[in-house]
Order: sequence, then structure tokens, then C-alpha cells
Amino acid sequence: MSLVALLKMLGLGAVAIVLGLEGLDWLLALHLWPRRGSRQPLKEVLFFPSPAACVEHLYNPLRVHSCLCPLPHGLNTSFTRLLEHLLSACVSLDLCLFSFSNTELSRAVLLLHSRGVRVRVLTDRVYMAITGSQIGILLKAGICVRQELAITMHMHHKFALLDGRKLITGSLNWTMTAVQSNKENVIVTEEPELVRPYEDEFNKLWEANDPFLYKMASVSDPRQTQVQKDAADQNFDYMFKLLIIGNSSVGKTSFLFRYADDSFTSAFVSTVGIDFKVKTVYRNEKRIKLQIWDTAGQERYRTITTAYYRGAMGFLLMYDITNQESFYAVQDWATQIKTYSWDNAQVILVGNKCDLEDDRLVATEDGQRLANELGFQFFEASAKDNINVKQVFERLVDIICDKMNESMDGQPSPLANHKGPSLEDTPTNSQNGCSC
Ligand SMILES: Nc1nc2c(ncn2[C@@H]2O[C@H](COP(=O)(O)OP(=O)(O)OP(=O)(O)O)[C@@H](O)[C@H]2O)c(=O)[nH]1
Ligand SMILES: [Mg+2]
Ligand SMILES: [Zn+2]
Repeated sequence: MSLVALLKMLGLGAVAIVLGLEGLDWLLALHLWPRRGSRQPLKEVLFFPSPAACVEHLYNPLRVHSCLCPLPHGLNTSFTRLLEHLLSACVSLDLCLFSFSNTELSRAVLLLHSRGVRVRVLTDRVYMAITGSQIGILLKAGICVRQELAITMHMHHKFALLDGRKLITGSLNWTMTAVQSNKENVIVTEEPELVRPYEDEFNKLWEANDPFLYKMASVSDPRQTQVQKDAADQNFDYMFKLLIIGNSSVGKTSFLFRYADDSFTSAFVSTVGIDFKVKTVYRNEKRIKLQIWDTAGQERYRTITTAYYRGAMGFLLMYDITNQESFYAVQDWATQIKTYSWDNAQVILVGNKCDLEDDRLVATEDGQRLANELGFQFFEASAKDNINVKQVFERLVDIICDKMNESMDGQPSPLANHKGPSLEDTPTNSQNGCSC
């Protein structure tokens, strides 16, 4: 072959290669490869009910073929899509929900938490306590949960924010029924203009429902400004977190209202979850702010209420002198204190309703004997007739102060901080080191 022919061939070959590569590039750019910068934000709509299907492969991708459960496998349903989106969170998950009883969604949230994703849950005050609610389980795992504290308002929001950029929202409640039997819808989007307002709303609600700053009275109540001031006032030497516990209807709420507001009502409105009031007292020229938590006595709220025991310095363990059962339960409550609070917590046993002498079923001596056995101080009292209410709180403050002085004589105590105790001992919603 002549040199000219060879050069021609090489030239033609080079042109062919260049054209081929360009064509390939064009193909990839236009048809196969999404162009940089032109990627559309995610928009997906899911409708429910979702057919029942196994979701195990989302947790264990390698075991997709070995799962023996009776559900159909390999189905792509609206629920599996929802779970896939949820499990895609890497940094943070903010949930704002009315009700949360779906165990599969709860499993996903717990998994994210265990992977180190920062999970925050805002939920409805009443619904967090219903049977089947997953909130107690999340709390136990150390997830930060806040409840809508406004008594007159329900948390009806239903949205999830993932990594601050993906929004899942719609009519769907996070319940089994909603997923399996209701006509519901969910939108999943990464459209920043839609995501941002939800993020703002979440942060606003998160702050507003910080239990420490919660204002208890209604806006129209003239006493509110004082309560509000008391709650937010940082000018104190010490802060004591106290809890009132005991069976339902023994008079815990009445006792607190008598002490904090000097009021009493004979109507019984059983407490839902937990609430607190603030009162400032003076002891040895020190200003002591009492943060007094009133817990629900009903068994179904137990997981929530025990989460608040941590960091409590004092307990009023209350029974009703006209109710034997409430007295028999004292031992159990004492065990709860031992299990969930710290060792130095001081306890006063209170036999309430001593105004009802004619209906008395628990003798004073029995109360005193039990208190001695348990190592607690003992009072009989009446929220109704205002007997020993102030005295009980004063005694509790005194014995906490004594304990503090004792520990100051030895090692410096975390409570004896003259700048005011740190907020480490103020309420968090969990037992396991959540620092929200
Ligand atoms: N006679 C009398 N009745 C009282 C006294 N304290 C409370 N009561 C009444 O007992 C009932 C229950 O009182 P609450 O204070 O709501 O009981 P609780 O312990 O907070 O109950 P839960 O919130 O369900 O745990 C109400 O009807 C009160 O009016 C008291 O000292 N004497
Ligand atoms: Mg109550
Ligand atoms: Zn399966």
C-alpha cells in the first residue's frame, strides 16, 4: 500500500472515531444520561390503601428470596415506596404526626435512629397515649418527642422532612388502618419551595412545644403573664424538679392546683400524659424555682410518665385515704421511682383527702408504718380543705436542701451550683440520654 493511501485510511479512521464518539455522547446526553443541572426535583404521588406485601427486602436486601412470611414478595406498592423514601434519610428526620401506631413505620424510624439519623417527633398530646401508639417505644429508644402542649388544640399535621430536603405529606395518618383500609394520599417532593415552609413550621412548633417553656394558662387568663414570667424567669439560685405520682383520682392535680393557684374543683378531669407548673420559693435567702410535674395516674400513660422521672430531685407519692387500692399501689410506685429516677431523689408519702374522715379506709398508722418501711417522710393532707399542702412542699424542699448540703460537705454536687443548676436536669422526653 502506498504511503498516501495509508494516510488517507488513517485520516478516514480518525474521522469515523470522532464522529462515533460524538454520536455516543449525544445519545448519552440526550437519551440515557440526565443532563447536569437540569434534573427535575422529585415529585411522586402515592395513593392508599396499599395492598399487603412483604417489606423485609427493604431491611435485608440479601434475604429477599429467603423470607418465609405468608405475604406476597417483590411487590412495589405505595407502602413500600413510602418506606423506601423514609429509609433514605441519612442525616435528619423530622416528623409531625397526629397518630403513630403503624409498627412497620415505627421500625423504620427506630432503624434510622440507630443509624445515627437525628430524629425529632412532634405529635398529638392525646393520641400519643392511645393503645398501640408507637410513641412510647420511640421515647424508650431515646428519640426526642414533643407533644402539642396546647390543651385546646390538636396536632393534625401529617408530614415528614428528610435531611431537610425531602418532604412527605398528605392525608395519611401513620396508623395500620390508614395504610391498609383508607383512601389516603401522600405527596413526596424535593421541590425547595414546598419543603421550606414545612421546615419552618416544624421548627416553629418544636420551639413552641418545648415543655420547659410551656405556658400553662390560657392567653385570656390574666394570671398567665405571671405564670409565663415564672416559667421563663432564669433569675434563681436553684431549680428543683419535682414529680407528683400515684394512682388515678387520688388528687395529684388538685394538690398541685391548690399549691400553685390556691384553687380547688370537685370535678374530676383525669390528666392526660403530663403537665407542669412553676412556683418560686425562698429558703435560707436562696431563690428556689420549683418545676412541679403532674403525671397521669392511669396505667396506659405509664411509659410516658416514667420517662420524666430522670433528673427529678423529689417525689410526692400520693394515695387516697378513702381508697385501699391506691394505698396498696404505693409499693409499686416506690419501685417505679427506684427504677427510673436517680438514687438521691427524696420522697414524701402523702395520704390525701383527709377531710373525708367518715370514708377513711386507710388508717393513719398504716400510712406512717409504710412510709417508715420505705424510708419516706409522711403526711396526711387535703387538697380540698387546704390541709398540709404547703407544708408537704416545704418539707420536700427542705429535705432536698439537706441532701444538697450533705453532698456539698463531701464532693461538690451537681445540684449545688450557685449560678443555678444547668438544664441537664430539666425535662427531656426520654430516659436514654436524649438531649433535645
Ligand atoms: N374530698 C376531697 N376530694 C378531693 C381531694 N383532692 C382531690 N379530690 C377530688 O378527687 C378527684 C380526683 O382528683 P384529681 O386531682 O383529678 O386526681 P388525679 O390524681 O390527678 O388523677 P389522674 O389525673 O387521673 O391521675 C376530683 O374529683 C377531686 O375533686 C381532697 O383533698 N378531698
Ligand atoms: Mg390528674
Ligand atoms: Zn416476607
